[in-house]
Amino acid sequence: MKKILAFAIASAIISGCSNSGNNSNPATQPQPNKLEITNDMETASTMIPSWQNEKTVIAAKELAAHSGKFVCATNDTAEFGYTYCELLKNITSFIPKKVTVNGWVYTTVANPKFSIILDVSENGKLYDWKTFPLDSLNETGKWVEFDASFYLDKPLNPEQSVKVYPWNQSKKPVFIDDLKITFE
Ligand SMILES: [Ca+2]
Repeated sequence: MKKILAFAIASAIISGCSNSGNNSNPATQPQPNKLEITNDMETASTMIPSWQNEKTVIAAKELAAHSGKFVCATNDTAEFGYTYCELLKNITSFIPKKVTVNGWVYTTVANPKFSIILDVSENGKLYDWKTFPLDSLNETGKWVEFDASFYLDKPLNPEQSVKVYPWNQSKKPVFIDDLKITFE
């Protein structure tokens, strides 16, 4: 049984972004040329399709979560946080020109070396990589809303995969909650 479970987990990891997509995800609200994907971290342990690195989502103890009980915790041992990863063809029926990541961040250190990353890959090879630094955060110990906008200037195709994740290089705890990713 353990072996079967291990195989299932390994398969899930290897399959990467090629799962069935999020169009059945109740959090998505399809509109023409605009798609919003939300995640409040409360059900990450159910392995929501298109989301990875669930191990960084924890029940908040030393702080109150922005919503519910769960947040994504990044720190010296978890440099990369909860990650959205999906093939473009499974996300939208259109080619997006812009991706906006809205959410709430809680830093324990002023001006953390912390950013939101968007990368695009094709057949496992990195095609485009963009960073939106949130290092101007100078208020510690409170939830602050952020908007990270990415303009996709390189031509995209539906077979490419899009990945969105937080990257904490500060070695100090920085938390994220209530993400909204908008493709348009
Ligand atoms: Ca939450």
